[in-house]
Amino acid sequence: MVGPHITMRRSAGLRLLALLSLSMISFTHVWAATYTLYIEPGFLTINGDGGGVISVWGYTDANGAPPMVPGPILEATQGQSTSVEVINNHNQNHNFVIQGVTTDTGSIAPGGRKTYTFTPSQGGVFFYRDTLASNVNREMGLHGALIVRSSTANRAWNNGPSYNIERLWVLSDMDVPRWNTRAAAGQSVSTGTYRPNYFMINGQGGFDGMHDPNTVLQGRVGQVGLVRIVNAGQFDESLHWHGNHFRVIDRNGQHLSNFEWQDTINVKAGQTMMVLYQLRGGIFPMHVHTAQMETANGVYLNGTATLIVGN
Ligand SMILES: [Cu+2]
Repeated sequence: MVGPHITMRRSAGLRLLALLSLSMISFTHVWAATYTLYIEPGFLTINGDGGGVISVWGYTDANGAPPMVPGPILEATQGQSTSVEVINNHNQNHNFVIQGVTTDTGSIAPGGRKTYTFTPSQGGVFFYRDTLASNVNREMGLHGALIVRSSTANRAWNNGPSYNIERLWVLSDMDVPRWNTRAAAGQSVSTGTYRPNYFMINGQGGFDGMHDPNTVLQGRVGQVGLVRIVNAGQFDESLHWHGNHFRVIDRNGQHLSNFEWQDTINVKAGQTMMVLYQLRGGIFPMHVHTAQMETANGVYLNGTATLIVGN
């Protein structure tokens, strides 16, 4: 699921460049980023011990393409008009809400479409998801992240702290037998019981998450990494960076003025966090301090884990 993310990011960037040069030649106005997302049912494969094939619903970036979990990375710039068209190719109602950015929670009927236009004023990372069906739709995979960039490159927000490299970590959990399998079969889900048996970082268990170049925080010693974190799951996650301290610069959309030094942070379910970290030499694990979340379907070692690498 990482390949499509890269493709999406590059093509979106090229599209922006094309739009920018057009507007410079012909007329002066604010250029816009545009995205189209398709809601599709399908499967997510978790590799490694305890892995499996999970029925999911996801946003994706091409008509009829497999669902992406998390959905495509959306990128905007502070003060720039952005629009996202969402096309529902599934047989149930869905929606698309960016927490703290858009407010329309109305349904998109099967076969229907809706366009959301917004101009983000604040830089950072924002959680988008389907808010319908008592979290079932979000749990099934209909979630992702919007990155709002500063007007000048490599700052966490306009006039905010600077960085050299960046990563996005979207955390999620799924109760496959009680939620995914039933929902995908059109059966009712008893939402009072939620006992997730899969825990993911960027849609992968740690078996892949510890090797994925888009997830592993890797760079040269001394470089500053910005990690944007979205907890799209329904369980709080305590992330522990082995042998390292980082600074929390934003919690749930609130820029912090006194950055806090931490080696473990609790990212609450449905919330976001941004941290800055200066790379040290070595290879260090980043994992969750809840044993259950270090598993896939009860088997250790998988789940929410990646690496921090300085060379
Ligand atoms: Cu630890």
